[in-house]
Order: sequence, then C-alpha cells, then structure tokens
Amino acid sequence: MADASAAPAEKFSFTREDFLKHFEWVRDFIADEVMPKYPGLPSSFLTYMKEMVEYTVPCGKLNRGITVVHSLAALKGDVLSEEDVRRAAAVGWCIEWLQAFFLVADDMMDDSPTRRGKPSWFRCPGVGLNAINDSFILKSHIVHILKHVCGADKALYAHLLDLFLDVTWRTELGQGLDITSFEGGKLAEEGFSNYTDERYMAIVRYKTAFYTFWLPVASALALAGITEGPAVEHARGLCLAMGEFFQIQDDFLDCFGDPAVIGKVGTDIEEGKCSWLLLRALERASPEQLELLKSKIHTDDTAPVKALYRELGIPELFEKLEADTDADMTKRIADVVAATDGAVPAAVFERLWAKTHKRSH
Ligand code: GPP
Ligand code: MG
Ligand code: MG
Ligand code: MG
Repeated sequence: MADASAAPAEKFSFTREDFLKHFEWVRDFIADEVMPKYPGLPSSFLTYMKEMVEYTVPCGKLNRGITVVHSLAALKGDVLSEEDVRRAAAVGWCIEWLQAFFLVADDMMDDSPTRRGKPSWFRCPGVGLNAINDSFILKSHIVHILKHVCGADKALYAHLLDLFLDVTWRTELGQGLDITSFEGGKLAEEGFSNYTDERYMAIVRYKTAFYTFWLPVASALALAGITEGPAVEHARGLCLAMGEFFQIQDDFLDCFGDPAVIGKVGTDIEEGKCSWLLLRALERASPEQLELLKSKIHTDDTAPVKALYRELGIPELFEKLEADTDADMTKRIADVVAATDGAVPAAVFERLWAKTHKRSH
C-alpha cells in the first residue's frame, strides 16, 4: 500500500542554465580527452578548434537539446537519476553540435550575414572557407560524445549512431532540394515551375522536421529503452507535422521577423528560396504581380516583394494557419496518447508545441 504520509515526488525541473552547465564538461571532454589522442596537432590549431566550438555550438535557443532531457523525464514519470540526466544532456548536446554543423554550412550556402546575433562563422576574420572543414569537424565530434556517454551499452550506441546518421542524411537531402530550387535561366523561361507545394513539403520535412523535432524525441525514447513499435511510429508522425509548421514559421520570420529578435538577417528572397510565402503569393498573384515576382525574386531588391506579400494578405494567411495548426496539434497529441496507451505521455508533445506555437524567434 502506498505510504500516504510520503511527500509527493518533486516535479522534475531542468532549465536552460542546467543544460548549459553540461556543455562545460562535454566541451572539455572533446578538448582535453579526444583531441589530445591525435599526436602532431599544434596548440594553435587546438586553440582554433576550441574557439570554433565555443562560437558555433552553445549560443542558440537550445530547445532541441533540452528536449531530450525533458522528454526522458516525461517518459520516466519525472524520476531521473543523476546519471540519466547527465547522459540525456550529453545526447542533447550532440543535437546542438549537429545543429552547429548544419548552421555553419547553411550560412555559407545561404550567404547569411548573421546568426544568433553575431556574424555567421564563415564571415569571422580568418575563417572564410575554412568553415567548410569546421562544419565536418563539428559533425565528427558527435560520434566521440555518443560513444563516451553510451559506455558499455553497445546496443544503445549502435541505435543512437544509426538514428543520427539517418537524420543527418535526410537533412542533407532536404538541404539539397532547398538549394537547387532556384535554377537561373529556368525562371525566365518557364516561370516558377520548380516552386510547388509538393517540393516544399519534401524540403521542410527533410531539411528541418527530422532533426529539429524527431531527433530529440527519438533520442529520449531510445534512452528510455523504446526503439521500435507503435509508440515510435506515432511519435514520429506527430513530430514531423510539428516540424513542418516550424519551418513555415522560419520562412515567415525570415521575411517579417525582427532581425534583433531572431538573431539573423533573412536571405530567402535574395537567394530565390522556395519559401511558404512565395508559394502562397504565386497562388494569388495576378499576371502583373507574377511579373514583379519574376523580376525581383533572387535579387537584393526585397522591398517590392515584401510589399506584395502584404498586399496579397500573406501575414493574415499565416496567422490563420497558426491558429488552425494549434487546434489540429491539440487533437493530434490526444490521438497519439490514446493510440500508444499512454506509453508516450502528452507532456512530451505539449512542451514541444508550447515552445513552437507563436514563437517570435
Ligand atoms: C533550415 O534552413 C535548415 C537547415 C539549417 C539544415 C541545413 C542542412 C545542411 C545539410 C547544411 P534555413 O536556411 O531556412 O535556416 P535559417 O533560416 O536558420 O538559415
Ligand atoms: Mg539559412
Ligand atoms: Mg538554408
Ligand atoms: Mg530560414
């Protein structure tokens, strides 16, 4: 019989600051235990590596990484040992390392001036194209961290490695589609034939949804011992749906967000991206408006495009989608909990959705 006098378990709490404390040991593990294993690396190179990690990894919102810890707590009834937290935090940092790898490379591909309120890494003095190799190094650090935290649990290591590789591969496919949407002369000859909803859904699902939503939840499920079955399938479907909406928000903020708040200056119009705003504008544009888009997309003259987006009511359309998606998510969360007999608690998704819905950065 339960002891009625026992104090109720304290609600699990894990803040951004708690997560940042774990960055210190993970960073030091790379700098002090991994790098020295390779003889012949001069101290100037090791210093550059430390600066690169410090500049590119710990300065974002950190939602992806923290989600691993929060989701594991939800899956284990808010009861986590110190070792559970340490391991989940380290896997969370692997996702932040992966994000750093993607962003360093993405900012070069998108010619972005700023990231997280600072110059993009490739624009820092003395970096330039070295950032290509720096992004590869960030990606390779992940394997060392995963191996270290999984210790003797080879099955967990194999599962997480496979998961990270699969998600990375999908993200690269999405990025490939994203960067090949604009094909120079094709726009003049055939108009926007490349810019379809079908292509857009593939872009956002692959380039964003897998690593931003599915990877943190799948990592937590794996740490809780759940690696296959209906719980995994249902959770994955819902995470991908949230991730798709997250990238639509990202497209909206690229155009209409405040750079001081989002920490980056948008480049989607200049780069000719197949964005959600452009797709909605193409559906609504008159022949004259279409000509304007043809002449201004993929140029630095963004003001007429933004003015047209407003004229066509794109911001209102976005607000409506946000409200409709909120209602849909509430329903879908309840469906997943029911379909998995509570194996994946609502808290996992509610927390994720609360951080996503109506975000301003
Ligand atoms: C977001 O695109 C997607 C990524 C950052 C994945 C990049 C993948 C690689 C394989 C490099 P985005 O360009 O819209 O993001 P942001 O708006 O933050 O620049
Ligand atoms: Mg970008
Ligand atoms: Mg991009
Ligand atoms: Mg973007």
